[in-house]
Amino acid sequence: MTGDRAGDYRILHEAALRDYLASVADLKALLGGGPAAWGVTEVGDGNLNLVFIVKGARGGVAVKQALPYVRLVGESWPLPLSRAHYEYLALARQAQLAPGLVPALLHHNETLALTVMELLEPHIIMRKGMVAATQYPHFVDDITTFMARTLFFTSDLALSAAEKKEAIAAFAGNHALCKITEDLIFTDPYRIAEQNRWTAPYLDGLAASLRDDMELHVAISRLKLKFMAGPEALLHGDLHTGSIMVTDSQTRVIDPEFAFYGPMGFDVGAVLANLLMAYFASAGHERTPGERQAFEGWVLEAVEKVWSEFARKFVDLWRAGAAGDAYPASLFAGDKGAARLETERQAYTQRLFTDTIGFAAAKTIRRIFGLAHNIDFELIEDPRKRAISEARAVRLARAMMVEAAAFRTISDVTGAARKLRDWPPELTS
Ligand code: SR1
Ligand code: MG
Repeated sequence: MTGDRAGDYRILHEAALRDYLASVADLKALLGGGPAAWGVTEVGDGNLNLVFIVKGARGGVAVKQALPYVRLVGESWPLPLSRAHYEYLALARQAQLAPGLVPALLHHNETLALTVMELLEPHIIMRKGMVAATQYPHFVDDITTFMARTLFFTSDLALSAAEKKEAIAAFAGNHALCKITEDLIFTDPYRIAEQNRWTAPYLDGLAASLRDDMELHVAISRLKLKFMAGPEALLHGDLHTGSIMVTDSQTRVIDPEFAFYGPMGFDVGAVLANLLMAYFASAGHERTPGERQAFEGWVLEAVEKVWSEFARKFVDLWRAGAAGDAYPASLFAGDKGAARLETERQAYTQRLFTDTIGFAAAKTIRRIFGLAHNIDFELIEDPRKRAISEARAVRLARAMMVEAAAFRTISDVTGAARKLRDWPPELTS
């Protein structure tokens, strides 16, 4: 990691980026050939940053630079550059805990808020693959390993109380990114907010009903409180299918700039929500009945396995050796203690499941009524069809949030999703 004098930040566009990379000996050697011949392309399609792919005669790299504002909105919405620091910190920790499941870090400049990473090729953003109805056979195994290991090993089950508190402190400064989540996910979709949008006019009535639904307001507020006041583990913080790159056989988790210590269900729920949204969006895309059935079947199976495999791997790590200060071994000695602890592990997992489906619901509703939407729905050209898919997703999400007790197992979730597959919602016009 390198850092220049504070205040030397500048946005590196193509020529300046080329000069900068050429000034870092390792990167110059990795790229190879003359810098003038390097191909530099800005490919960022996220909401916050610049992302460049740079290719030289020998190799390529990906370069991410934080902008001092929200790219999606513009300079009117400033955002601290420090998010690049937290992203770098999180990537480094995730690389230790889940090797091979995040891009390799090659270089970081704190002042420029710039990180150079391994170029992931031929990986694509998973969301784009899902819009094309592609199935990813290794995804479930990889993402559940990533979540189980990063969440377990950063929790009180694995860390001493002192280590855990130091770790919380290391990410506590990332509060501006948390505030985005607190507003855009847990607050704005449920009130009139300038930046909200939805598929109008078809969802006008549904948007209004969300603003008037006090049971939903209580449920989302309880989730918001958990998000703000539950530092259980180091979260990726934005684990949607746009933060995952895939091939047929590989998975890489990218973009942890929202990383902080929060409730584990927020990450697991993000993955489930994005799979469920791909499921509901499927009806709106041009697909043959056979393609639709195959893709939707795969997605719902993935939903079930993401939860069951995550829970199994997490509990296995706990059984294999919990060195943390929570659940001290001295309190669970002998056969009686072992048996009671095992029952407690199931209770812990059940509580985590309830959190997970609540957060999944919150993640769904924000993509339909809030500022930042996703291409699963947005690429459905016919707004009426899009609204039908979105309304089905919202119906499930509301039930998951308000009637959480009715969802005891992940099959309850996929069963409810199946029942809504052809449900005809009442649209505003
Ligand atoms: C203003 S940022 C909007 C969204 O983009 C990111 O991907 C996060 O999901 C954030 O909520
Ligand atoms: Mg992102």
